[in-house]
Amino acid sequence: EEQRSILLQSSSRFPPPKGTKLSYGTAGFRADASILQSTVFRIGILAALRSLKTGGAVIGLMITASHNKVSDNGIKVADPSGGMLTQDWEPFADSIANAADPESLVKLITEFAKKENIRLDGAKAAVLLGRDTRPSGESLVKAANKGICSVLGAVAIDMGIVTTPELHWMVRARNKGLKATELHYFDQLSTSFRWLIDLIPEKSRDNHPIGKLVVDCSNGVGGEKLQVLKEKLNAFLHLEIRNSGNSGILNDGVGADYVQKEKVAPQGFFGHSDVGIRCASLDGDVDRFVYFTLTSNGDNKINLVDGDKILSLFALFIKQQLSILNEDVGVGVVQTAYANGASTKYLNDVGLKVVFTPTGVKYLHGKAEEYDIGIYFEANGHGTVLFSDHFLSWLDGIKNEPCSGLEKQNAVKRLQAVANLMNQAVGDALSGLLLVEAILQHMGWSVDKWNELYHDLPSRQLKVKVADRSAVVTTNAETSVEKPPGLQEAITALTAKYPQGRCFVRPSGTEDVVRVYAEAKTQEEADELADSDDKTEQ
Ligand code: NG1
Ligand code: ZN
Repeated sequence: EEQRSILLQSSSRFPPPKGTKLSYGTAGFRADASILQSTVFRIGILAALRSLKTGGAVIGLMITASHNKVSDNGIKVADPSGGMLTQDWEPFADSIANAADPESLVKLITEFAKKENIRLDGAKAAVLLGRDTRPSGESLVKAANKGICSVLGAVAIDMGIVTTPELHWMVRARNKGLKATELHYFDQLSTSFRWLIDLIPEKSRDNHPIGKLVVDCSNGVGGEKLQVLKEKLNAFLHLEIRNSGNSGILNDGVGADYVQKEKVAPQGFFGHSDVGIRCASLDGDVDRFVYFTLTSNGDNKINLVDGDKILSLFALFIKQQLSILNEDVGVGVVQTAYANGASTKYLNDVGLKVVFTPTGVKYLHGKAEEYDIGIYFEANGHGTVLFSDHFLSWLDGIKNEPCSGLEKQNAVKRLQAVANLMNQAVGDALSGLLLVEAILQHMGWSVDKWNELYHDLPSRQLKVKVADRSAVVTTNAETSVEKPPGLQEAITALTAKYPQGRCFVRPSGTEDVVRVYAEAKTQEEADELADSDDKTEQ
């Protein structure tokens, strides 16, 4: 009863927006920040319940709209493992976000708690709160805090401004009983990066790509955080930080999403001294990154090195270490239909097993967890490398075998360093960037040499506004259309006209559009295929 009246009272102060239906999409709730107060408050309650359900484990709650415009914001929940909220709670998130008044909200909560066997009796619950640099974040954190605290026994721990992957990392570390502050996070990243540098073979030490790396931080939280790593790693890595957020607008003509989708350089990268220099772009909340180089002076054309190529570099390096060990290890590479066909061919050609999942990190991550080593990336630059506990303890065991030889011992140490460096909860642009830099130094490769691993097939992406995107239903990891009838046959017939043609359509999980993707031997053909497909669909 006490619980009920607290919930009724507090939720009456957060009325929901009228006339908008919100849904927990592939990346949580996202909308214009001005309408999110009640959603964030209610998801605060959900996070506290999730903590109760998981025996008091720490749950994460991140306020961010990633690469979207600065006036937007969003909220997503991290489960005790540091991964995304379990999918079977998403319908509950949807229903409470859309409850019309305090009475119906409390009814939904009570019913759900009963169904899930959650006792609202004041047992301990804890939620870690974080936000990106959006100005709306501060008041949204307060709303989330109110939601959390209206569940008896629940406490909120505010981590302030953090990257999305930092918050996921902290949730995971806390629940494992490990040291979990931001200081520990930076220590773990910089220490494992230094191990990798120390393990570089003599022969490639002479041809290090010692040149600087220039990083576009999307005018977001990445600027401040990368500065910390820069200071820690000064002697091993020459970093130049741009678009750190001191002047420009978040995600406005900058950042990984802009660079990858538009295939142009971000603001602040036009000078002749930048041509040919190794550059990278982070997104607004630092869970994605891509590399690029400027191709010529005076315009913004680039050579893009996207998530597929980052994945290929990581997979190649890991495979090399495993071949030194000469053991049969289950490595899985996970991609989505958006992966460039040339990358999939390359990965197959080097003997790696490639599997596909639908778009969305929760699917890729879940699949990657099934292997000893699971490597996943979306073309847009979100991904990481996962190591199973079983594999890590096996590595630990063979490290101490006296007769294994220096070569093998070094390969083991490198794999252990990668496991320490790479965020095990979610894609992390900072750890990913450090792994790229370490591998390039290890190989003695320039960014151009890396980019030559394979040549991307020309591709085109279009968005189509349709009356009801849910009319399009896909199967086979989104590569073929089940509904409406006849559409897949039409796409197949069109695609067959183009050499190396590949094409699919799917409803977006984050925007009210249907996306069209086409690939072909030439850019003109890819454009034409996407375009004719777009027409068929309308
Ligand atoms: P949707 O809107 O479902 O295509 C987009 C990205 C995903 C993923 C999510 C979450 C593309 C084509 N899609 O999903 O890769 O990043 O947003 O942010 O880039
Ligand atoms: Zn992001």
